[in-house]
Amino acid sequence: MVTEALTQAAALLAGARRIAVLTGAGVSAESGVPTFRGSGGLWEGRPVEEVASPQGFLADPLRVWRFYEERRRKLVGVRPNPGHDVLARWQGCFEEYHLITQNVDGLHQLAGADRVLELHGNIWRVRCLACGRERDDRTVPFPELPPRCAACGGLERPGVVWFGEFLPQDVLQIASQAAEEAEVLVVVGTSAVVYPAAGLVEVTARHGGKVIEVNPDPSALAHVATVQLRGPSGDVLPRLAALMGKPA
Ligand code: BV8
Ligand code: ZN
Repeated sequence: MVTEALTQAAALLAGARRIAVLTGAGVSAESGVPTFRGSGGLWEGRPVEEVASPQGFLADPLRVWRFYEERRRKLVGVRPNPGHDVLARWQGCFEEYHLITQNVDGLHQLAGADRVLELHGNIWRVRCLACGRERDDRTVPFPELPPRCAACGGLERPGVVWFGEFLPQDVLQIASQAAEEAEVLVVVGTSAVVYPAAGLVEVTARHGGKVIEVNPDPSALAHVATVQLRGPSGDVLPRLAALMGKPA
């Protein structure tokens, strides 16, 4: 069933040369990865600052590492879903294409996207608090928690961006530029409550770009969207790609 909204979204994208995509946890939901807010969410019944802030980490590194270790464990063997596949394939379809994500699960890369702008870091990266040494580490479970830096023995933390921490400035700069220049920004699976990531939607709209939202529920920035595609991204994105005559 092709809805009016889907046709409108396909027309916007078919005519666009520069597009950007911003994803949140919802794009991984159909891969079985829990989102943060909403029922069964990761933050449910857990004070966010305890497990996703530098203060929380310093207060109790072990508690934070148990939270991230559990998420890493649940990600082992998880496959990208058709929504990730479409967003990876779109890489070759537009003059300018930027895939920006708030997710730390690495599933866009697993789907074949190779220039993913990770605003909030990556759950497979580990950084030493003492010497700053950063590495990719897929060990699940870690032999010991909290992990220690092999170079200096310092305490290591997850390579993600917590609340109250600055986003990687180079990544944010490229993402902001992409949002500014985008003729269309497709916002997929985010509640759009976390800044500065959510602010990218307003950047596109302010510069005259069109916003397409893909989400079963309206996000906090649904009112900014020209088109709202109400449905799960693993279903909507392939249908949208098929309508555009792009690889689904
Ligand atoms: C910053 C860590 C500058 C990685 C995350 C007080 C002090 C300091 C800062 C602040 C403050 N007050 C406010 C701020 C700013 C703060 C902020 O925005 N807070 C909000 C909550 C009010 N931001 C920050 O702190 C940022 N840094 O501002 O630095 C600074 C520095 C010092 C002092 C002042 C300022 C840092 C933000 C990064 C935080 N780190 N995570 C990790 O563990 O993952 S954020 C966390 O939320 C995740 O990273 C996630 O990416 C992000 C957004 O969540 P969503 O992805 O949107 O997921 P959510 O569950 O919310 O929604 C899922 C959506 O999917 C829903 O809409 C649902 O309908 C939809 N969905 C469900 N199923 C599907 C679907 N969609 C499609 N298909 C489906 N099948
Ligand atoms: Zn070190």
